[in-house]
Parts: sequence; C-alpha cells; structure tokens
Amino acid sequence: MTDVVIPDDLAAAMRGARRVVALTGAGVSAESGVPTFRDAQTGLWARYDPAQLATPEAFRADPELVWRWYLWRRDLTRTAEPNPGHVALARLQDLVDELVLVTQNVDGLHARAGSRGVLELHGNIMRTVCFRCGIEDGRELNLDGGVPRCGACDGMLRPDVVWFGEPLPMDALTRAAEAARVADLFLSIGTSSLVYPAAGLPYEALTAGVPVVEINPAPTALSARATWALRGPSGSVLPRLVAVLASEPT
Ligand code: BV8
Ligand code: ZN
Repeated sequence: MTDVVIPDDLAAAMRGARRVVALTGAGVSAESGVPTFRDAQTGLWARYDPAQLATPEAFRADPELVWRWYLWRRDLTRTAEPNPGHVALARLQDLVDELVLVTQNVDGLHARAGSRGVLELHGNIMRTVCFRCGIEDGRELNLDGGVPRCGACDGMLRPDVVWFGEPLPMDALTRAAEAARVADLFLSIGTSSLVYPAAGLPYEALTAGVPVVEINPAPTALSARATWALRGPSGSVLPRLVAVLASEPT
C-alpha cells in the first residue's frame, strides 16, 4: 500500500477538470504480472533486447523467433487480470465529462477493465494481421507448421502491434494529440516517457498550458516538467486520485 497523499491543489484541479487525458505505459500493467519493457525479459528471453525483437528487421531475419516471443507474451497477457489501477481509470470515465485514455500497452487490459474507446497507439498483441496484405486473421495460431501464413496472399502473419521504425495509427495519434491540447488535466501513468511519438504527448499538453500529473514509483524523462509527480504504484495511487471525485457531494 502506498503512502502517497494527493496534494490539495491537485485534488482541486481534479474536481475542476471536465476533460482529462490519461497516457499509460507498461507500468500500469506491472501489478497484473505483465512485465514492463524495462524488466520484460525473464527466463529464455533474458538475453534478448525487446527493442531488438520488436522490429520488422528482426521479423524478416527470424520470424519464428519473433513469433515465439509474442506467443509467450500472449500467454502472459491471457492469464493477467486488470488491477485496481485499470479499474480506477475505467471508473474515472464516468466521473468526468470526457476521459481520453491513450495507451502504449498492447495487452488490452484497459478494455477488459471496462474502459471504452481506448486509443491503442502501439496496437494489440492478441490481434493478428498479414505482413504483406494487411488483412486481419482471427484464427488461433501456433508454430507447429512453422510461421503462420495468410489465407488470402500466403504472406507471413504477424502480431498487430507497431514495431520500432513503423508508423503509429495516424487517427489514434492525431486524436490523442488534439485531446492533449484541450484537456484540463493530463495524467502520465506508468511510462518511462522514452518512446516517441507517444512520449511527446505530455509536452503537447504542457505547451498548451495543461497541467501534467506523473504517476510512477520512479523518476522519468518527464519528471522535471511534470506539474505534480506522485511517486507510487498506479495500482494504489490511481484509486486514491479517483476517490477525490467519488467523494465529491453529488
Ligand atoms: C516511428 C509495441 C517513424 C510492440 C512498442 C524521437 C526521438 C528519439 C527516437 C525516436 C523519435 N521518434 C521516433 C523514434 C524512434 C523510436 C523511439 O522512440 N525509440 C526510443 C527507444 C528512443 N520510435 C519508433 O520507432 C516509433 N515509430 O517513429 O516511426 C515512422 C514514421 C512514418 C513512417 C515510417 C516510420 C514506434 C514506437 C513504438 C514501438 N512499439 N510496443 C511490442 O509491445 O512488442 S514500444 C514499447 O516500448 C511499449 O509500447 C512502450 O511504448 C515502450 C516501453 O515504454 P513504457 O511503456 O514506458 O515501459 P518501460 O518498461 O519503459 O517503463 C515502465 C515504467 O513503469 C517505468 O518508468 C517504471 O518506473 C514504471 N513502473 C513500474 N512499476 C509501476 C510503474 N508505474 C506505475 N505503477 C507501477 N506499479
Ligand atoms: Zn495477406
């Protein structure tokens, strides 16, 4: 349990906020047992750098190795459950006029916690698309017959995630940037703020005069610019932050 206290001026800002944007990273799923990118690699994956595996080059060079990594992460994701941090954000959506939830996570846990309209900037690990023609393939996959192939063009199938060097879904990114500029409050939760263009969003907010709250047990690249930094695990800090609104006399 964290001893993080919500400062009075932040509580007042929460109460006055009609439009909120929340950007989440791997840290928000850490308490669900989904390893963060920083400490992603355990066991047989310990010797691989995730940023090396999550690239189109790595997939072309050894598609089976990359698939084995994603199938390992899919199993972790399937067995994971949303934690109180995910649940608090789903609840916040009903306590403010507009909450735009933007995530770098590919685990789908926000939607499983009940959040609606989540902007998945980096895709979703449970979806599969063709590397060549792009169509989605909903079949359950394994590697028994080698790298799975597309039913339409026989191209290689790949997880529907954004790899390093690949563009983000432009619609989601544009909506996230627009929401950041007109928000009353921007929450940056469980992210090291190092991967772009997602890490640029809190600066869009700051440039537009929108205060930024960082929720992270450790300092990040954003900390020096954050308006408030709450140093604790999101699984206990977020319920406390949202409780500020829940306690408001209706
Ligand atoms: C692109 C999907 C161009 C795959 C991912 C500008 C400057 C420098 C570099 C670049 C730049 N612009 C672009 C780049 C290159 C690159 C980049 O940013 N590189 C970095 C490493 C410097 N960006 C790209 O390549 C992007 N594409 O630019 O394309 C383009 C444009 C047009 C046409 C062609 C090309 C694509 C980036 C997306 C890559 N895909 N994921 C997969 O998952 O397999 S990124 C992946 O890593 C995650 O999605 C996430 O974004 C990132 C990991 O970061 P975090 O989520 O923050 O996690 P991390 O482990 O780092 O930190 C966890 C944090 O949680 C820590 O701070 C920890 O303290 C905290 N924590 C721990 N426990 C808790 C907690 N917090 C709260 N509670 C807890 N309990
Ligand atoms: Zn195809």
